[in-house]
Amino acid sequence: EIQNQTGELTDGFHLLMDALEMNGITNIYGLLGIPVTEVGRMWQARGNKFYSFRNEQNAGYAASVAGYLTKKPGVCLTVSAPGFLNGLTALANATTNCFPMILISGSSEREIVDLQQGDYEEMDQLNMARPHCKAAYRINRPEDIGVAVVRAVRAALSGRPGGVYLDIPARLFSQTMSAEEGKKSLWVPVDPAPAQIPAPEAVKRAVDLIKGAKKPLILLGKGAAYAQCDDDIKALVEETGIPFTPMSMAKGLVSDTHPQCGAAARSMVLQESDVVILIGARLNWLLSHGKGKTWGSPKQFVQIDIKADEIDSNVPIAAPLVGDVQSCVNALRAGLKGMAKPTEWMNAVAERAAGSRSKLASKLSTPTPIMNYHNSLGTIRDVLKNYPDIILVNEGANALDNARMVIDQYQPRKRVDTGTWGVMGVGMGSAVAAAAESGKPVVAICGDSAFGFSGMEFETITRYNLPVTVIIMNNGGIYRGDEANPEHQFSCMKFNPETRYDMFGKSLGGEGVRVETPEDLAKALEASIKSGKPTMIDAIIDPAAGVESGRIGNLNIVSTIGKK
Ligand code: OXK
Ligand code: ADP
Ligand code: MG
Repeated sequence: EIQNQTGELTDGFHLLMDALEMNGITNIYGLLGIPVTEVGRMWQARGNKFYSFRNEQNAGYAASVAGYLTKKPGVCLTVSAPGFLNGLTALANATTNCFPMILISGSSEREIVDLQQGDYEEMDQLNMARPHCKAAYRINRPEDIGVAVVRAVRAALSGRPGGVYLDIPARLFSQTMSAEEGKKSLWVPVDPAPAQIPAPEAVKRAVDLIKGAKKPLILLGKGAAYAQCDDDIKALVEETGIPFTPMSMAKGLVSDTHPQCGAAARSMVLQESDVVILIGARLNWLLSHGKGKTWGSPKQFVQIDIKADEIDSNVPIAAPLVGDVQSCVNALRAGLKGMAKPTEWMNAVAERAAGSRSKLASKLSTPTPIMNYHNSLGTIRDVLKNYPDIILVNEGANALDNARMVIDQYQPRKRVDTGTWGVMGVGMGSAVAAAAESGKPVVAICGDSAFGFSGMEFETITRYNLPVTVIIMNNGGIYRGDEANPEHQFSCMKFNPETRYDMFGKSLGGEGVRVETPEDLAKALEASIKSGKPTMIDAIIDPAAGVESGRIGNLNIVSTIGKK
């Protein structure tokens, strides 16, 4: 102890923070309590940022979005058992979405856990975490903290990015070792996300297929957005003249207003194309597994992905390009140089897209007695046009589908949504991370149901005075707010119609505005963005405006024999 005061010893707390700092981590998202409280205090005392949440799940979502936006692992810190489990939901979501994230949780000592002797918040966390992330490690000795953090960073970032769990039994935090030895135990990994170059014969196969196509299509996914090689992707699109369409979080990677954008002709391009070039997008449920009527005529796929066993996961892939997006895209560009542009096809796509856009435009400006999704989102779109670098967070069912369709994105990585799982509750965590990591204003458009999953984090937003505007699309229920009540009960699909999200926002120290017309909505949004103050806009939407599960109602199973 005497040595400690003279600075010759270090301990688990300090080594962990030294290792994180050395690896470029400046923000931790978390929720403090036994046994990690001191980490938060000391992290702040060192001049770093600790974003302290009200529920670990939201802190975890924030960390994962920080990872997606920055290409560095986002770090989440939680207490043991229940706190860990809340964080684990977000870690699993991060892994599912291919976002790099590290969940660090305090835990109990092995001798008690392993004999199941009933410790405070006892749980075998490491084994719980393992199936839900890319890697899970426990640190048992202070001299191993350095290697554990390096392995966590490398596992999160390399290949297909994902979640990593670090288990730290309470006692480790205060265990000491020589400061000099401790310092030597830390390092930074060299090239943690190495380029993966596609094989020349794989490139040739893809190039030949694309050159022979009559109606090629480029399909951009959030893996392409994550890769941060925006100019290379735009160049591939423009040099080849091939129409592109983005998955939701890839919107803006090449602007939605680009003349080659086929987003507004989605059904047509999926159905009529003959060769589809998937770039960082999986043929999962969001793409109808690459088959069925969504895809119309037979296709041949080129698939760019860093994970070799993603290829052929659903349908045969004619030309796999396994490697990192940037290397693969540039290899394609070299091979496709001077190729004949599919002008006729491109024009047909552009014509369809223009038709859809003008059809939609008239709906967006049609007034209704109570606001609906179209005219409310139309007005939001018009305001956001002037702020192309705002990050838009979007969750809900109808609030999600309609906003994705109506609101154009102009720049890469400016849209964060419910992702691969279509999960509700990501809104506030995502908004905190988006504001914290970008330093720019953030607008979150949330269904009233979706918002409920993480609503208390609006207090987190006001506490850190983040420039976040939350717009609640308030139709009073899940899908819609006008479902009839069964006898003696309030409908399981509705919320209390007296709910005042504007007053809720005010009560937590933010601004709060209730709006009932597109004009007032536009005014409130503009004022909020300009002020930079945390603002809650309670936008009253027609309770009859929603449809069951939005555009994915086909996934909602109903009884074939009727209600009994
Ligand atoms: C697109 N479109 C447009 C525009 N953009 N028209 C005019 N102008 C513009 N700018 C057209 C497009 O061509 C399509 O019409 C239609 O709008 C819808 O487009 P899009 O891109 O949204 O496509 P689609 O088919 O609805 O969606 C594909 C999808 C998407 C599966 C990738 O639905 C998606 O990301 N879904 C996520 C759903 C989710 O996670 N929900 C949360 C669960 S809710 P056509 O005529 O060309 O087709 C929940 O929890 O339970 O219900 C629950
Ligand atoms: P979306 O939901 O937008 O379709 P997905 O999350 O389904 O996107 O797909 C993203 C894909 O991108 C994953 O299969 C992942 O392996 C891949 N990926 C992520 N980063 C890279 C990268 N740097 N290079 C190549 N592929 C990547
Ligand atoms: Mg609703």
